[in-house]
Amino acid sequence: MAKEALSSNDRARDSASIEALNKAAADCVDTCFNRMDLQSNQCKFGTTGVCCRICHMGPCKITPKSPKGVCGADADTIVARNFLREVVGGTAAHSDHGRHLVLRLKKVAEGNGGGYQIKDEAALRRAARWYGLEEACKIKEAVALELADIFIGEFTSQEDPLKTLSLAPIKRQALWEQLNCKPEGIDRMCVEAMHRTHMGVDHDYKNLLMHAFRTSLADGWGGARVATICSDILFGTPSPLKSKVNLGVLGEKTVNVIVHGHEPELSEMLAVAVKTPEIQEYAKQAGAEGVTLAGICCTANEILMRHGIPVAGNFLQQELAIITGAVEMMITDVQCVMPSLPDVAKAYHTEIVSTSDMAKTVGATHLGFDPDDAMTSAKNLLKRAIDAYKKRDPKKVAIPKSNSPLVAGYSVEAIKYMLGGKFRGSFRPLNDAIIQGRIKGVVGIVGCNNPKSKMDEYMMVLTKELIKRDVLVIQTGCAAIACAKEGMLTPEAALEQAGPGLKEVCEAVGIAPVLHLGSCVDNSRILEAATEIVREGGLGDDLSQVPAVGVAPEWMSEKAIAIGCYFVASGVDVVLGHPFHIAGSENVTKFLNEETKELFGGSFHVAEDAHTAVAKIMEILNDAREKLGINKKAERKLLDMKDRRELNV
Ligand code: NFS
Ligand code: SF4
Repeated sequence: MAKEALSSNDRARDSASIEALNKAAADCVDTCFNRMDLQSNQCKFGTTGVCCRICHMGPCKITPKSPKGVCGADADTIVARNFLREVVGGTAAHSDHGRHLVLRLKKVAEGNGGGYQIKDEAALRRAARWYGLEEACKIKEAVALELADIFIGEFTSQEDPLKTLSLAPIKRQALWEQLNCKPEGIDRMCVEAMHRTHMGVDHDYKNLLMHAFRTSLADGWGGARVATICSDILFGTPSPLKSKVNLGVLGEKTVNVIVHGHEPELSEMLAVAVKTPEIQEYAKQAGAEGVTLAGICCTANEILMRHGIPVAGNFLQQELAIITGAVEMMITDVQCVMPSLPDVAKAYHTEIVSTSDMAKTVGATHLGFDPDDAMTSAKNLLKRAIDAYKKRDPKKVAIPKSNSPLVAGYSVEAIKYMLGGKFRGSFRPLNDAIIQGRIKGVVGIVGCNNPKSKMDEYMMVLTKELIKRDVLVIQTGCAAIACAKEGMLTPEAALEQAGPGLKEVCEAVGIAPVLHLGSCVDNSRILEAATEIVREGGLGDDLSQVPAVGVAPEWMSEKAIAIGCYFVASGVDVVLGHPFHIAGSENVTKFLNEETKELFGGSFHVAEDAHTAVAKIMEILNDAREKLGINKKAERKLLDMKDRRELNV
């Protein structure tokens, strides 16, 4: 039987979402929230990971009476196989996104960019140097072509490990080598994983899980990193800017167009097209004051970071945005797009438009986006949305008032610049603050929200509690949007709540206590930042020594699993707000939650509420500080020449 329905206040924390949920009920529109009630009695075989449907002798499920599948696979094998397949899903999603950008970069380099350009030449040349390319005497197109070919090799490499791994600290690279965990080409890792998990291939749970980590490294130090690098080259490296967030960014008198999904190619062009006089004029002729372009999910983060385009909401708000009755068009591409959107849209005048030939939804209008003529595609979409403005029914419109200011745009380059200034950009002030104990450590809060728990609650409480304890918080994805909704991404609000040490440092160097680093592929920026901390010196010579933790409080997607795995394989402890589907195997659980600590220097931890997470995180940070010998101010040890020589990074 379904659970008793929760009230809107139990489901959401921000007033805009609560209002929209109440409106959904009044309009008799189904959302993921009430579908969650209908699914609340979720299958225990699924949640514990012991259901196997890999071959057609099955499906098999493991119970005390039937401890093995028809083929003889036990719970360890089945759980590990299922887990590996989830990691492949996440890695493939991030990496395919990266691949599309690489192919675009290559076309731009060849002079067939279709309206895209190398917007950030400094980012291009910086990246070229990372990969050991001689760039100084070459024109930017030539450099871009060489770089694009290296990136394509990251997908196709059959025998050589990924070149991007060389961006990690040397000690970490050596550990991966020693553990035989260095991924070859991204595509090969995914294909091999599917092969290994086919009936009758790899049955050793540890062997399967090690491949899960190896595959995830092809995400974090492969596909995702490449996606971020290419986006910065093509669309610009973000730097801090102001914008606003929540459903209240939608306009009463403007045509509202929402971009939802992940890949920045289309949304970037829409962000440019929407400002053209042609589109603004067209909107005025239709009787609107203009066009409001806003984002949902990571597409939102991409155009927020670079253009300051407002964010309508995060993952759980995609249906709610339509329920405002004020959205003319929602343009989707790939990932995290609920198939329910056309159903929700039926109650209003909203048109759901899918644009990627690999991501169609029944009930959505498919208008394939042509990246080779992107500006025309973008303008056509906007004009079609403007044409729909007259269909808006004022009786069905209720836009919640709430919208909060935020500051986003913290790329690693921007953080360096803020910390050290234009000529001496460096992480030194941050490292010093950590060594001196004014900042206790750095915590990345990332990932989705999930109707299994009250929307954004865990992420908000955790963020507030951590900054209070002098922990610098960095965020990406829907977690960043969650905190922005409560003003926590404005330096003023966050500084007010930050502990004295963190506050002092933030005020002195002019950064906020909670930094928005971008979309989920931009979790690679977190790895980049952590590597900078190691390089800067004084906090160990590997990522596992830095007092840093990753947290995915309300995660739901396979991408979040892949991210968690590459954090752990990089030596960073990861706290999950709810467990993976692995409880059916004690061995798998022990491996992921304990034994990986020995292997990688980081492991998974589960903390089902924010306060438990705070305690766990502070324990991990303190432990790291203890090991570094920086836990007491008196014991502070400055880096001497000997230390510097030993700094093998
Ligand atoms: Ni990340 Fe970004 Fe959000 Fe979760 Fe989905 S949008 S890629 S997966 S839901 S954080
Ligand atoms: Fe059952 Fe084995 Fe087939 Fe899985 S692979 S469905 S456990 S017989």
